[in-house]
Formats: sequence, C-alpha cells, structure tokens
Amino acid sequence: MTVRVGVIGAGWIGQEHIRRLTETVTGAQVTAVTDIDPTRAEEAAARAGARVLPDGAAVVAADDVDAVLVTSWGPTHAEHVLNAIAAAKPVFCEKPLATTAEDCLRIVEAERAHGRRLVQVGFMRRYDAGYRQMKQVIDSGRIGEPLVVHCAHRNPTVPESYHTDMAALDSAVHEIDVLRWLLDDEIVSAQVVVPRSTSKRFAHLKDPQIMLFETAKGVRIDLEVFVNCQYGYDIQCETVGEEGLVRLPDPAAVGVRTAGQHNTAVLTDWVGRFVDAFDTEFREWIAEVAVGNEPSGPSAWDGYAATVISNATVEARKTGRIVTTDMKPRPAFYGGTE
Ligand code: NAD
Ligand code: ISE
Repeated sequence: MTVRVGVIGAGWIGQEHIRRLTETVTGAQVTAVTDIDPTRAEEAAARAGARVLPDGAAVVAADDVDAVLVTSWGPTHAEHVLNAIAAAKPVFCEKPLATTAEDCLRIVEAERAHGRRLVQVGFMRRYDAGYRQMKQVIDSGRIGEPLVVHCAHRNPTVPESYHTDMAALDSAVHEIDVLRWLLDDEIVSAQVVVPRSTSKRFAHLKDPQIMLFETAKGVRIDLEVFVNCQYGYDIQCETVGEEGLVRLPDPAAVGVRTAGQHNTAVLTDWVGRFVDAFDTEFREWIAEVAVGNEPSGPSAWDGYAATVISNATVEARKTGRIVTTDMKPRPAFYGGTE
C-alpha cells in the first residue's frame, strides 16, 4: 500500500522531507501540503505533484491523507498533532513535540485515550549508523557500565534569529534524546556553565555553552554546544564505561596528502551529516504505517521527556542553579511502570 502523506509546514525541513518522501522513500506519496505562506505551499506541492490545502486542520481531515507530517514552527506542533490523534491518523512530528510540558502531556493523554501509538517524534539521531553501533556496543556490555559521556554539538554559524535559549531547546535537545536512548536511562538534572563568548556571534547570543547532565543511574554527561564554531558541523560523542570506551565515528571522508599536509574535509551542515539517518527514519516510519503497525521510533513520551529536560536546561542557565527535572512517572503504555 502507498502511504499518502499530508504535510503541514513547507519551510526548510518540510521541503527536505517532501523531497525525501517523493524521491527516496518507496511506498510514500505526498498528496497534500499546507503552509501559512501560500507561495511556499504552492511551490512545494507543485514539486511533489500534491495539492495545496488551506490549513493544518484541512490536511488532517483530507480523505487522501493517510498519515500526517508536521514540519511547521515548534509552538504550532501540539495543535496539529492533537488533531491527527483525534482523526486516528499516524503523525510524524519534527522536534520538538511541543514547546511546553503541558502541551506534551495533553498529547500523551490523547494518545493513551486512543489506545494505540500514533505519534512519532523526529529525533533522527537514533537512526544514524554511528549512534546505532554505539548503542549495540553499550548494550552488549563490552565497555562495562557507562559512567561518563563527553559530547560536542557544533554548528558553523547560526542566523540572528537563533537566541540563547535555542542552544538547549533547538540544538542540545538532540543529545538529550539520543543519550536517554543510548544509555536507556533518564536525565534527572541539568546545569549550564557559560564560558567567555566567541566574538564571532550576534551580540545577543551566549555561545558556546557547556551543559552538564546527571542521569538516574548516576552517569555524568558534559555537552559543549557551540553554534558559531566557524569550521564546520561537528557532532562528537564518547561514552566511557568501566572497561572501555566507545566513540561516535566521524563521517567517512578521504584523507588527502599534498604539499606537506594531510587533510580530511569536515561537513558543514546537519542536512549532510544526518541525510542517511533522515532517510532511514522515514523508510522505517513509512514501512510501519503501511502495514498498520504502531510506530517504533521516538514516542510522544520521549517528546515530553525531551521538552521537560530542555526547558530545565534553559532554567539552569538563567538561574545559574542545578535544576532537577520535574518529570511525571512513565506510564506502562510507554514502557514504564505506572
Ligand atoms: P522554517 O521556518 O524554515 O519552516 C517552517 C514553515 O512552517 C514555514 O514555512 C512557516 O511558514 C510554516 N508554518 C508555521 N506555522 C504554520 C502552521 N500553523 N501551519 C502551516 N504552516 C506553518 O523552519 P524549519 O527549519 O523547517 O523547522 C521546522 C521544524 O523542524 C522546527 O520544529 C524545527 O525545530 C524542526 N527541525 C528539525 C531538524 C532536525 O534536525 N530534526 C532540523 C531543522 C529543523
Ligand atoms: C537545528 O534546528 C537542528 O535540529 C540541527 O540538527 C542542529 O544541529 C541545529 O543546532 C539546530 O539549530
């Protein structure tokens, strides 16, 4: 069966996913697109051979939409996801699931009331080959119990609209999700240390930031978020265990030796760094939706947890305190005990 997808939000990543669903992933067809910018919607729909609908509610309700993709701005996500659950349609929502814990919980409760999982959140790092290998190593016990994780999340530059809270809400949220999954553990507190800022940033931005997390099992995580590092897009992760360590590989690139130097290129954006992860994420989601299975990727609960932890990280930076995450117990519906 071909899964007919309706897309809400045809901006940067919306267009990227429409292209992916149209050209790369088999078994999917984009049939409807909406955007509050009608020109954007028209252009994206034309490229996919889809029709334009007036708003997100119309996309969710459309007869030729089997599943919904939400790629609009974060504060609008909750409304569209709740509409999709009410219509009993599978919905893939780009991160964040919602910007407040309250909205995430409304989604969690609506999905539980529906009785089956419908929601998947776009934390694509879980589909990256390197992170998947790291998880296999950690789960196998080869490095013993994890004790410490060192991470870096570096973007070459960000636009003026990127503000200081986004280091946690927009960037670190990827590490927050992938580390909960890698360690099979929960983050229970956050602290932020702000070093001297780089001169190569817009004046309003505190960059870099060092975030320190503690998990329920006592693992310590340090994460440098540096979004104006100039030299490239660079994602690093090293987990130190009792008997060894496992490190995320750099993307494959040839080494060039010439003129007395040995050079290896560094990627420059997240699109290139995670292109294969995005492809795998959508292949797996479409395959599951096609046969009527529940999605197996990051759940509404994972979206809730990531929002609680990233909001706690913002509070930690603003107050200078160690902030304990205020998370509800995980319901049995999402693999917990409640
Ligand atoms: P963008 O601003 O380029 O695009 C968002 C689009 O949504 C815009 O065209 C806007 O007009 C439209 N829009 C906003 N509200 C709408 C609504 N209610 N209905 C219809 N259209 C609406 O932003 P972007 O960079 O594409 O980011 C979109 C989302 O994807 C964000 O939540 C962002 O955090 C997420 N994102 C995820 C990743 C990732 O690595 N997984 C990367 C980038 C962005
Ligand atoms: C962006 O929104 C993303 O999601 C990218 O993956 C991340 O690297 C970047 O820092 C964010 O701004």
